Amino acid sequence: MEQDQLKTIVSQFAINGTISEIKPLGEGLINDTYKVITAEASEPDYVLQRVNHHVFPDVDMVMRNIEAVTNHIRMKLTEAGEDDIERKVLRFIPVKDGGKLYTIIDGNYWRLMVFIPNAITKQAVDPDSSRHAGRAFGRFQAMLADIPVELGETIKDFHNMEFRLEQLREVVAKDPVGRVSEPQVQRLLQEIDARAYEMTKAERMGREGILPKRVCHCDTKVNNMMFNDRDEVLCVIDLDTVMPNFIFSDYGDFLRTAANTVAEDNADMSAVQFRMDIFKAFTDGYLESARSFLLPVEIENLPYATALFPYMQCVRFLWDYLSGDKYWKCQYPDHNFVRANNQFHLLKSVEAHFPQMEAFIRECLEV
Ligand code: GN1
Ligand code: MG
Repeated sequence: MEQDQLKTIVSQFAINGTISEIKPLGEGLINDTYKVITAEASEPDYVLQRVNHHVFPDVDMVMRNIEAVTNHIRMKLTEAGEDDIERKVLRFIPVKDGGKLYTIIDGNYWRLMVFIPNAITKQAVDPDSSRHAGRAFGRFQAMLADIPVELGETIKDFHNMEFRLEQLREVVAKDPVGRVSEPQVQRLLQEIDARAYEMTKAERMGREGILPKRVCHCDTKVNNMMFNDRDEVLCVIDLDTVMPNFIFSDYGDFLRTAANTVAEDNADMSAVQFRMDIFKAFTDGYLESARSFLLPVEIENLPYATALFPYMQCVRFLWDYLSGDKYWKCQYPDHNFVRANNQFHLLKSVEAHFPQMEAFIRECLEV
């Protein structure tokens, strides 16, 4: 987009300072992001984002959730006497008239937040930063455990395994692009089927009333955290998917992305392995900050959560492959199948580590 257009958008928000330059930021696939640089050293820079309203149909709900969450975290950090709070929680800037945290221009939704200086994001982590990440996501959930408002579900049934399987069954029945009969697809469908009952147990426990939903981040990938130069997590970003869910979402999705020895679309299946060093460090950090509020049923099922997310992502990638690649961008024709197969291999490696994971969690609880 042109500088002038972007400047006109930013000028709708109540910012301090004068804009000197606006340039693209990051490589997110869902939202478009820009850095807004101000001329004065004394004023902050900003991050301008166009929210993808195809993925998030109710942007007003997304922004109300984010407002409630960031206000609540800011209050908790203040109560705890933390320093440097402006770098530990995102601050969104209201529009000049009326105070909403977003504006609609030509059918597009825009928002603006303060840029956090001297912070980095990472694409991969080592055990040390995983431990920090575990603490940070555990703390994120702990701080939000008593949020007084009920948050909306910004993507309906986002991490509902029964729903994801239903979506897959529907596309298998319709077979819109004729890929269902491929032998590789058939093999994967059988593996998915064989695990379907076990993998939907969270939904059953939820219905039985023994498993609560709590405020979760729901996209706890490594690159959704900002680290300082001591490898400590400053804050959690990308809050669009914050919504009520089983805690398994945040725990399991982090390990899905961080404990895979290779990227989720690596085509060499023999290289896909689950890293126990990352599992141990993350789990240790997570339990340190979350065990005070977790129920026994939540802790007992952490190994299940570790398997659930590769399984769910396998189902989602296969669904998109069979639908004709509409959700995830593909660089080659069976890219989505490779992703689905990669996640299945990760799942198998997770399954092989169940006894070790259970033993490690018991050890953590003994100390
Ligand atoms: C999407 O856009 P990104 O990479 O943050 C997806 C996640 C998947 C992930 C798989 C809203 O996240 O749920 O785990 O791709 N987000 C949405 O790469 O669907
Ligand atoms: Mg993201």
